[in-house]
Amino acid sequence: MSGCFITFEGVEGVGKSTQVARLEEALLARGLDVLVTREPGGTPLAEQIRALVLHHRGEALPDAAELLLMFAARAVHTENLIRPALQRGAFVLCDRYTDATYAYQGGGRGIADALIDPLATLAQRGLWPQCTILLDAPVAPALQRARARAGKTDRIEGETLAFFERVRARYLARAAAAPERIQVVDATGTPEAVGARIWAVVRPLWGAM
Ligand code: Z5A
Repeated sequence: MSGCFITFEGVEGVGKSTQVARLEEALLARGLDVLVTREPGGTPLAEQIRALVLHHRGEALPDAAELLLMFAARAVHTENLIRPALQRGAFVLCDRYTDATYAYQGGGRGIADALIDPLATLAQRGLWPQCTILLDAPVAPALQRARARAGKTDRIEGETLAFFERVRARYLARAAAAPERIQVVDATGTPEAVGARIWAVVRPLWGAM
C-alpha cells in the first residue's frame, strides 16, 4: 500500500476538524491526492450507522451495542473508502479512528481492552495509521468550545466532565505505549500555532516537500 494514513484524535472540541482542514489545504497546495474523512462515518452506509450511534431515538443503547456499532461502521469505512484510497497512493486524513474506541468505549465506558482488541483485528484486517496526531489540551475549555457551537448535543457529547477526563487519560496512556505511532501535540494556542506543531510531525513522513 503506497498512501499515507494519518488519524487525528483527542477529546471533543480540542480542534481536530480545524486542523484536519488546515493540513488538507497544505497538502493540496503541494499537488497531493488527499482524502479527508471521519469516524464514525465516512461512507453513506457508515454515516447511517453514525446516526444510529450518536442520536437517541428514545431507546437506550447499551455500551456493548455502541462498541459493536463503532466497529461495524469502521469495517465498512476501512474496506470501502480508506483501503482503496491508500491503494491509489492518497494521503488519508481521518478525524478519529480506533484509538477513539479505546479512549471512549474503553476509558470512558470501562469496556476492557481484551474485548476491544479482537474487534479491531476483525474490522481493520491489519490496517493501522502510520501516524496518529493526538491533540491534547485541558478538557474543560475544549468542551466549552465545542458546546458553544450551535446545534444539538449528541449522546456522547452529553457525558460528564469525569467521563472526558477518563477519555483524555486513556488517550495519553495509549500514546505512551505507542510513541512511534501516536504523537502528542499541544493543542493550546492559536490554530496557526497548533498547525505548525502538526506540520513539524507530519512533514518528515514523506520526506522533504
Ligand atoms: N466516538 C466514539 O465514542 N468511539 C469511536 O470509536 C469513535 C468516535 C470513532 C464523534 O463526534 C463522537 O463519536 C465523539 C467520539 C465518539 N463524541 N464525543 N464527544 P463528532 O465527530 O461529532 O465530534 P468530535 O469528534 O468530538 O469533534 P468536535 O466536537 O467537532 O471537535 P473538534 O473537531 O476536535 O474541534 P473543532 O470543530 O475543530 O473545534 C471546536 C471549536 O473550537 C470550533 O468552534 C473551532 O473554531 C474552535 N477552535 C479550534 N481550534 C481552536 C484554537 N486553536 N483556538 C481557539 N478556538 C479553536
